[in-house]
Amino acid sequence: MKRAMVLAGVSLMVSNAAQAEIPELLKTGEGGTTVAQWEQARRAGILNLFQEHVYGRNPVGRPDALRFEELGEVAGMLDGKAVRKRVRLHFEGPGGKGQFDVTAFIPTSERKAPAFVLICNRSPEENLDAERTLKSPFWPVEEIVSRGYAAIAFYTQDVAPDKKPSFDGGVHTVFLPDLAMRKPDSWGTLAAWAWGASRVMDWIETEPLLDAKRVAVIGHSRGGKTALWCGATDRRFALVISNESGCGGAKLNRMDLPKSEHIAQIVKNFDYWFCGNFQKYVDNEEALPVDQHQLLALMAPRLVYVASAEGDPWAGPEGEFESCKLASPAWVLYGKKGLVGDTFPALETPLQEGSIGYHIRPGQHDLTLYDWERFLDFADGHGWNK
Ligand code: GTR
Repeated sequence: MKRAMVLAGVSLMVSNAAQAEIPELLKTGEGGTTVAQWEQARRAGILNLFQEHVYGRNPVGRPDALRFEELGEVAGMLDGKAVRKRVRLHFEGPGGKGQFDVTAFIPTSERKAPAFVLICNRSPEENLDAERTLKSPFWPVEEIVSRGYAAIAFYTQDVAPDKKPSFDGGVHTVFLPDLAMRKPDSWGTLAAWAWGASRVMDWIETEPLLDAKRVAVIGHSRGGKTALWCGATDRRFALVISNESGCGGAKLNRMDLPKSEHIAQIVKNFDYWFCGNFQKYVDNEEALPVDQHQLLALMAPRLVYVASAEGDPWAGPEGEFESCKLASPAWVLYGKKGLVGDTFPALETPLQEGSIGYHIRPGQHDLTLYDWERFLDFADGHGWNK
C-alpha cells in the first residue's frame, strides 16, 4: 500500500516534510487568512471538494413537502423528569413517499432545553427503547436528561439501508429512484443519514420546548462519520461530536497508522457510504485533494468533540487527535482557541478548554457512559446549561 506519510510507530509528531503533503488548511493569497476570506472562498472550496470526492452531493435539501406528524406526547416520563415526544417525518420525491421516526425525551423545565441528537447506527430494539425498560449506555437517556439536556434519536436504517445492493431503499429510492440517475458525485449513504439528521433539526426548530441554538449532533463510528458530515453541511448544529469515527471521519488519511483502517479497506466493505469518486483514492491517499482536518475545520467557529478509545486502533486515535490539532487554526481566525493541548493526552484526561474537545479512554470500540459524560461536561463547560 502506498502511503504518503510514514510515522515511526505511534509517533505523534508529523514531520515538517510530511506535513507539507497534508493539504493546507488556510492558503495565503487564495482566501482563508481572514474570517471573510475563509467564509466566502476557502471554506466553500473545501466543502465542495468533500462533496465532489468523498461524501457526494445531496439531490435534495429540505423537501418542500416535509411534514411532521406528532405520534403522541407522554408527560411524566423518567419519574416526572421528562416529556416524551415521538414524531414521524414525512417527505416525498420523484421515487415516491418516505418517512422516518424520531424519539425525544425533553427535560421538564421552564426553559427551552439544549439537546443531543444521536444518529443511532445500532439496533433500535437494544438501544433506543422509548419505554425505557431496556437501558443502553449507547443512548443513556436518564443521564442526559438529569444533566438538563434533551435526548433525541433516530435510527440510520430508517433513513437509508446499511447494506448492499447499494442505494436500494430509503431516501435513495425516494430522491434518486433510478440508479442510472446516479453520478460519480451523487450522495453516498453517510450523506443520506446526515440529511436525515438535518431533517430532525428542521423539526427541532418547530418545537417550543427545545433550544434550537444549542443542539449537538453525535454519532459513533459510521454514525460519527455521519455526524461530522452533518455538522459540516448544516451549520445549525452548534456542537458536533465524533465518537471513534476513524477512516472517513476524524482520522487523518495521510498519517500512516498501520493498524488503522485505510481507504482501500473501507471502500472494499462499504463503498456505498461514499460517492463513487472516492474509489479513486484507494491506495492513493495522497491524490485526495482534502484530508480530514479540513472536515473538522468546516465546523469553525462552532464546537467540535472528537473521542477515541485505546482498544480501537482501527479508528486510528493518533490520526483523530492530529486532525484536531491541524484544524485548530480555523478557530484562531475567529479569535477562538481550537484544541488546547499539543501532545497526545493520557487516558481519561480530556482536553476541553478550547472549542475542540478530545479524549481517549481505555476500552474497546463503543459509545460508553464515560464518553457521554465527557460530552455533557464539554457542553456544560461552554455554557450550554446556564
Ligand atoms: C467498521 C468500519 C469502520 C466503522 C465501524 C462501525 O467495520 O470499518 O469504518 O465505521 O464499522 O461503524 O462500527
